[in-house]
Amino acid sequence: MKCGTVAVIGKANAGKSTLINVLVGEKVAIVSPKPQTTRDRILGILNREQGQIVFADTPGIYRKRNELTSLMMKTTENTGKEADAILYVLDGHNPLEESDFELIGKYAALGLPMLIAYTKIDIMPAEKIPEDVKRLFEAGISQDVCPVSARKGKNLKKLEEAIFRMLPEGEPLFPEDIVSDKSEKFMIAEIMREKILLKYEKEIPHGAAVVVNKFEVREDGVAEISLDIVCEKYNHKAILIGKQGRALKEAASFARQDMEKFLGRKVFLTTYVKVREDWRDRGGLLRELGYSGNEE
Ligand SMILES: Nc1nc2c(ncn2[C@@H]2O[C@H](COP(=O)(O)OP(=O)(O)OP(=O)(O)O)[C@@H](O)[C@H]2O)c(=O)[nH]1
Ligand SMILES: [Mg+2]
Repeated sequence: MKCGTVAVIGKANAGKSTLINVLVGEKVAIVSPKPQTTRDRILGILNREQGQIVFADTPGIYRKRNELTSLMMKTTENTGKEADAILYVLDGHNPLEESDFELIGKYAALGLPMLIAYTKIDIMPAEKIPEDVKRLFEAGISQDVCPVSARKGKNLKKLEEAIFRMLPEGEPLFPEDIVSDKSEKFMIAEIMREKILLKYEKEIPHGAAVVVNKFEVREDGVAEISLDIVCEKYNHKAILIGKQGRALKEAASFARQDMEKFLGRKVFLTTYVKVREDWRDRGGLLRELGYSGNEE
């Protein structure tokens, strides 16, 4: 069988998590239109007769501005080095930039089998594909480029087959009934974070972390969930809560609906907003909130 780990790497907002979710067939990673949505390495596991692909989603490459983003970039670097193969995700609807060539070159230099998923072809002119492929080739990039649309489900089978061809022979790394390495508790926190990313602007979502303090299934089958939304400043707390608590109520209500879908049961959700000043720059707090740069 063909089995192995594939580090999914690319710039922030390229569409990595969306692509993994559709390939795996379940939502293992949250998605938003804002860069730096993914903060951890998240495994998404795909089983087929021919083998098993273990996708490792990574934080998108973006400028480092604090300890959190530095840790995130470390996670991405470490995941790349430890994988059997690299799937580099390139947002096809953006103009190709010098930094794209540099990053592809950097990951190609690891010497692992590598493939470029050229994504979002549903929202770009068709003629841009051959132009970009030519430019990549002329820049000395020899990896295959696979044009796909995660949103419209285009060319995904071809991409999957090309990924299997990169993997070594071996035994599955995970049992067949597992789709992710993350716990339900982690996903619950991430669902809340996704709704915060969708609802609020600027530094609010980037400065928010979510900690699940209670997750219990009652005798009547309802899941009781209590969580803290940690933010950096008192004025952020006020914005998160909103006038008469309306903003938070709305975000929490969307989160609860998704949690119910995810858990397959009714959810009773309580949310608190707490301030931990500048947590993104405080190593101890970062670890407490679950960010470790993927050091095992
Ligand atoms: N039109 C279109 N939009 C897409 C496609 N794939 C992803 N997107 C959108 O692109 C945005 C970013 O998607 P994500 O999957 O969160 O991107 P990411 O690379 O994981 O981002 P980070 O975690 O921040 O690094 C979201 O608004 C997605 O809906 C696609 O194939 N077509
Ligand atoms: Mg992501």
